[in-house]
Amino acid sequence: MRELRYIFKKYTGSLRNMKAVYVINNILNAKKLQHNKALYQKYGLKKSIFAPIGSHVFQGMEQEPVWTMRDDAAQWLQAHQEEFQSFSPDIQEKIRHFLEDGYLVLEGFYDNQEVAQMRKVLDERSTNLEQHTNYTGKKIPDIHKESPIIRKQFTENPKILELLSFLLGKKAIPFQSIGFFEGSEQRAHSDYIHMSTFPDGYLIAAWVALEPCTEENGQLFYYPKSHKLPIIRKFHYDSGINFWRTGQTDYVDYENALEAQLAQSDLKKTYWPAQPGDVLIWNAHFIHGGSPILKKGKSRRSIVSHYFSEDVICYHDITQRPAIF
Ligand SMILES: O=C(O)CCC(=O)C(=O)O
Repeated sequence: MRELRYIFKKYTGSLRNMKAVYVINNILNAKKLQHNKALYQKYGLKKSIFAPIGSHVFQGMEQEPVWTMRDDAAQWLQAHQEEFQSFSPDIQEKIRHFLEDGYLVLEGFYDNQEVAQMRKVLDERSTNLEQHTNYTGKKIPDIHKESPIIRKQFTENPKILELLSFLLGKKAIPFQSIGFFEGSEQRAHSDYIHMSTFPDGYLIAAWVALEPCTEENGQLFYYPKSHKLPIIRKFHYDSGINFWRTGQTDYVDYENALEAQLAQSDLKKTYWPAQPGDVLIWNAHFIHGGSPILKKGKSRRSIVSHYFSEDVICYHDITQRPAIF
């Protein structure tokens, strides 16, 4: 069983586009999907926990999205003043900024020593890429599971978890992390297409720079206020998905659809010259990406962690997979 799960994680061939393969993978991960039984019942979904699940299933269903994406966010904040006031005035200001712009920055959250400790973890892994990277060969998936340092200092850092849980209005649960040796060069996207929830918006991310990010090494870019754009879901673009397949070029289709949406908006692309120890926290539907690396081979060590809330249904919209915790 473990072997099969491992093969599935690594496998990139054409079978990966078959929905039936995902159903088998779901069955192999039965234990990790059990929590969905109660959730499907709670939200009135008549579905097997092993079956494909995507955004179309929730069309037209009543829901209460995460408070930061609701029109009554100001009232929510008012009603949670006690908890809000427990944060320092500086963090309170950042929370207001998050509501308005979809992200916040904790400048210098880590000191040089902490940054060096986390960077060392990445450097040690870089000597064993074959064993420790995902199919791109450039990223270490779930680095927090391998490294107690990353887990304690970053992914499960109590201060970060406290802030994320407040921004979600429910307890934040780490779902996955990625260690980067270099910039992702990923086109503009919202993480929500990879990690969707019902009700909407119960996903959040924290990203930390472990060295200076510049034009040369693929700094992050983002679009302030983009979390207010309508969410592009799998059924909004021609994804090539059908009953059997998840679609051949589904992700590129998504990126193209998003690019067209951005071109019609007046949102401004902003580059972020992050410094070591800076942490960026972004909303479920905040649009961002990695700039091209202008100096090939230049490192941009960094880590990102993604979190879901407890008590919501989590899934991958493109492949219609339930999230496996
Ligand atoms: O680090 C990067 O270059 C991009 C990270 C990202 O897009 C993500 O984690 O969603």
